[in-house]
Amino acid sequence: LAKPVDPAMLAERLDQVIGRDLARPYRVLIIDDDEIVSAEYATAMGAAGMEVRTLSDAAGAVEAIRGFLPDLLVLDQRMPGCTGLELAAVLRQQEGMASLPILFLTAATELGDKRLALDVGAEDLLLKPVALPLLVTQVRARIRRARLLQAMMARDSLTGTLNHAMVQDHLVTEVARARREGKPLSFAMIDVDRFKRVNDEHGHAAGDRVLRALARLLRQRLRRSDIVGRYGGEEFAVVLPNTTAEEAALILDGLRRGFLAIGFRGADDALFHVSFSAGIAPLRPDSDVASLNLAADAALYFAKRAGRDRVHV
Ligand code: GH3
Ligand code: MG
Ligand code: MG
Ligand code: MG
Repeated sequence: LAKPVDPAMLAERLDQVIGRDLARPYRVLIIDDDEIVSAEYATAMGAAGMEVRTLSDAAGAVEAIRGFLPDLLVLDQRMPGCTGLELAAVLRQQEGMASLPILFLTAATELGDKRLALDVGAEDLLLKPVALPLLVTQVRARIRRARLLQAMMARDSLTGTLNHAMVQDHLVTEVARARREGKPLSFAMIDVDRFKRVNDEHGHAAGDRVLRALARLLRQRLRRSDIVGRYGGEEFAVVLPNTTAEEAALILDGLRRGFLAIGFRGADDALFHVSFSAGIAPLRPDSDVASLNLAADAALYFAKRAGRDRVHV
């Protein structure tokens, strides 16, 4: 039988998985008409290192959430004008709020409320008055789980790099930043050469090892500010902020040589090497995220047509 897991150790392990997300303090928005109570909650959560905002009624909740971007909502059920449940139902219709964690608080003890709360996707419904340490613990645990889920969803499970959607998100942000600061930016697409043949000749497991090795190489060699993601099967994308096309070509070519130097062993124990081709698109005055993708793809296609194992701008 497995040894029982120490919950504190498990929590620490989860924190490590969430990694740099932890640097961001947990954010909580409390909506309660009883301002004395919510000030108490806010103080307790603040003492636990969380960032807290309070609202005393449902009006302005949507704007407050859009502005503050809380990890979790603490929502009072009994408020004048609009119940917490009604507000939650409205919030669930808003873009980006469908899965915002909500903890309900209520002084009433009706079982019906609990069922309704769970029906609108609430984490739980706690009875008022709630012990502050319990509330803080509940909030922390729910946010940790939500952040862990987000971190898992954002990453590709085979290689641990960002997924396609996350790379696109970062690309939008970095393009805006580059424009604001008047800095260059390059976007690169990498595609493993003849990867179908790697799988066919050396086995799918060896193919997976190749993809993991490439992802590791990209993460190790690139800067922390560079963004690496898996775009599709054997295709990766890299966002290089503050990098001209010429610099990007040098960097990618170094990676190309580094990757080619790695020796792999297949199912038959034979040693083999794999190459990749890359296409680079520099940010131009008239380019946007869509045209960057198209340009990198076109450059990649050119590199393939020109014989593979090369980088094209
Ligand atoms: P090219 O040089 O033109 O890029 O040829 P290619 O064989 O790399 O390209 P193609 O798109 O024909 O084949 C890609 C292959 O990648 C097919 C697919 O089975 C394989 N593949 C996709 N995802 C994975 C994966 O997660 N693991 C493994 N082992 N193989 C994968
Ligand atoms: Mg109330
Ligand atoms: Mg491909
Ligand atoms: Mg390929």
